[in-house]
Amino acid sequence: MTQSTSSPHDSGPRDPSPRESADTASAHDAARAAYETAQAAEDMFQIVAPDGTVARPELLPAPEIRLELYRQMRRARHFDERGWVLYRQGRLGVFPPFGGMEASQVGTAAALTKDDWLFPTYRDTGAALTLGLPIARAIAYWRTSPHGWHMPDDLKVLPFYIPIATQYPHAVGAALAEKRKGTRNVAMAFIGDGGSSEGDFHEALNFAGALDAPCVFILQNNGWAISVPTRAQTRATNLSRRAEGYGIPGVRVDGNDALATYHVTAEAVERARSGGGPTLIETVTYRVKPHTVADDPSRYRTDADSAGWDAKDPVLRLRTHLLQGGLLTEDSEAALLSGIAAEFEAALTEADGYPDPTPEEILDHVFAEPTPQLRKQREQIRAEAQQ
Ligand SMILES: Cc1ncc(C[n+]2csc(CCOP(=O)(O)OP(=O)(O)O)c2C)c(N)n1
Ligand SMILES: [Mg+2]
Repeated sequence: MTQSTSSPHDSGPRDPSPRESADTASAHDAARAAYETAQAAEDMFQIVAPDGTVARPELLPAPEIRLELYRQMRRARHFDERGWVLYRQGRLGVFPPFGGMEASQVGTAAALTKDDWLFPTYRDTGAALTLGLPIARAIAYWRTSPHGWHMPDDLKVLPFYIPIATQYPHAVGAALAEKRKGTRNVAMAFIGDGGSSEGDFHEALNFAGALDAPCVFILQNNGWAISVPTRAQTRATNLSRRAEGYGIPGVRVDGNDALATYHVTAEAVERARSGGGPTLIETVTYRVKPHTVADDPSRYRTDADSAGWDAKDPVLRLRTHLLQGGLLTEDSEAALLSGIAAEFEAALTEADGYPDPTPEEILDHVFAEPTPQLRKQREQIRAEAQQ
């Protein structure tokens, strides 16, 4: 592991909360500044800079791909914004927002086809929608309805994982099954910076590397694991280098540059398809929103912690690029946005029409064929519900 000589931990306590006192507030700021300096010294792949300047013109994807990435990011953002409103209206049970992380989710998932597997966490509604999860199903999931965890038959998107890191070994299993069957299909799994401190993360990377599993591991470093900043999670300032420990390629990419995330992921997917084994991709991004709709980040972070990230907004960055190149106009964008809004409202109506689940349905869709134990438990729940 490479460690900067100025460690982010030299300047004070590991995780001082800025609210405790003036002393801890300044220690908090100092720790952040040291960590940011160390992070900035690490390489990060980028195609489009925040102001729309193209750093690597030779790597721009085809125009139709750029437009499709923009469309998918807008769909994702629309879901994110409507998710907040629906929660406040009591029409979602819970919702972990991902606004500001669209390039990290859409650019990566867009490199897959429907024959591939996607293992998303609760944060990754945007990735799942990109691969084709119907919006109505995603709404149902955040209503905690079984309709939301029964995936369409033509889609290998797993239900959003809530237990941290468990999806990583599962993805390796799916990838190895595809390899054994002789297909070219790959498994992509998402994880957060916090999740990358879990044992499952490391076991999965090692296992996948040792067995050449066709896996693409996306590590979304959004700066926070609930209230814990990445610098308090680990001394590492470049999480993609964890790949070195397992002998697999690691890539650190600007997670707010959709063209960059797409480019590096497409390369990793092709490597996995052609027998080259797994890749770890760290997307450097930021959780500009609270952890979930029930969280209050002002209790553990200040405006200074999040400073600068609005200017790096991934949707606006691609928009600037497309407008500059004439691929998008104000008119074509207006038509796109109204189509997306109409699509969402139709899906909401569909989700509203799903019948209320019965208590025993909580056990449905767990296995293709329910086990004898599940059948028995289902009967018990039904009998209790009727009492
Ligand atoms: C095994 C496990 N431990 C703890 C939790 C509680 N928990 C929920 S979210 C979270 C933080 C995860 O942070 P990160 O991996 O960075 O993902 P992010 O929320 O930033 O997307 C924790 C600890 C959990 N869901 N599962
Ligand atoms: Mg995180």
